[in-house]
Amino acid sequence: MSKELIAAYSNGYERLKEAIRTLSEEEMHYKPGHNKWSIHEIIVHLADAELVGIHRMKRVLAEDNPALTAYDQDAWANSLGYSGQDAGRSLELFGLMRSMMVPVLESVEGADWDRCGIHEEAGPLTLSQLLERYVHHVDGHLAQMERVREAYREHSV
Ligand code: NI
Repeated sequence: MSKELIAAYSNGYERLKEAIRTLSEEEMHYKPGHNKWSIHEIIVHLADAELVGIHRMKRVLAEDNPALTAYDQDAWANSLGYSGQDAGRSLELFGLMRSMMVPVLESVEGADWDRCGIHEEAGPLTLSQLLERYVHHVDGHLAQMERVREAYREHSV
């Protein structure tokens, strides 16, 4: 497994922290559409997704072909009151979870990267594919956050 991928995974926290560093509360809570997430909600989502992601990666590492369940991310955001949760603490938790997971990933050897879990929607996923998904997950949401900021700027003119 490439060290670059683990480094990219590790950098996710700093990239997110930098992305929201200068944002006002109003910008954090701005929703670009009725069913669209605010940047605040995206941050809380990223922490919850990380909980799930680390659970999945640990299961794949420790168990043989575990079943990986899907979850309804919009139901989590609505039912768990993401907009009222503490995004700052969510981001800290995200960073702490990644920093705890990095040494685990660094200790994975050779063929163990091909260990597999069976995702109920995506089918078989190897550990390396899961790690890639969680690296790209942050990339995707950083791009989304940039679109929300643009919408906010247009809306505020
Ligand atoms: Ni997501």
